[in-house]
Amino acid sequence: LSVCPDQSFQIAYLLAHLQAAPLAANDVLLKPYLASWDELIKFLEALGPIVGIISQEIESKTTIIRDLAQKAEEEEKKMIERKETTKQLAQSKSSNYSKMDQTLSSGYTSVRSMIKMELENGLVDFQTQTNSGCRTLLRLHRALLWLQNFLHELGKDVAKGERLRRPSDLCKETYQRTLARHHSWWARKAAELAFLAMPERSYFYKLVCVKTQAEASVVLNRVVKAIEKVYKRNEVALQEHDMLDLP
Ligand code: 1Q0
Repeated sequence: LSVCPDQSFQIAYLLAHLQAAPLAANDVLLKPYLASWDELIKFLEALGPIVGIISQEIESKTTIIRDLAQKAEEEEKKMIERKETTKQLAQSKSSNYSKMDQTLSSGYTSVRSMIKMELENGLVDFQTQTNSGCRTLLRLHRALLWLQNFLHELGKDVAKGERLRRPSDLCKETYQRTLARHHSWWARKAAELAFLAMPERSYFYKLVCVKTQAEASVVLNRVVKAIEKVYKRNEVALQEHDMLDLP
């Protein structure tokens, strides 16, 4: 029996990443946040080529933020190296360069540090579209609200005798009341195609290793809670900086 735990979607990983994301009282770490999206991409990849456009879209967004983070880190390293040479020079000249000793910290560690750093460096454009980390995060953030709504609906149990609704219908409905308003006509068409690929409940039960809706509810609601915590923190952080409508 060959098991490839890193290649297929696992709800436990998704949950672990989400739970690792909250930082201090009101912040969110970017690494686990993006890792949650990586895990969701795995879920989508198992559904076949129809939803390929969606996984590509998520990947392009996570890549933008990761690339920015990497560049910032490289810049930082260069700065430190420069600082060290300056310090050595200074020491040899025995003059005082202590002002340059302020510790540098990477801007892309958390959502709030990213917002702060990008604002301070004039990287956030409030008028025209750019690939700032903030506007990119906002796209993922809006999509996360859809996911939270969808999983919440999927996790609802019904009274005996009542019929459970199909995941693809729940997907469509929750999309229309959340993410659709931010999407162009083309994106909405792509979404409609994706709904068709949404598997039946039995698929989700297998995925989370349960047999009944009641058991599925327990697992799904745990994920919904974890998403909620992260979502709320990001919502507040973006809102505090007037970033909920970034173009
Ligand atoms: C079967 C899955 C159905 C998912 C249905 C909803 C998603 C609709 C996506 C629409 C297509 C995206 C095309 C491009 C959109 C962009 O225009 C838009 C804005 O970006 P920009 O740069 O043009 O301003 N981009 C986005 O909104 C980014 C995010 C879109 C994708 C969101 C989909 C999230 C999917 C999550 C996976 C479902 C996992 C279920 C897990 C179950 C666990 C038990």
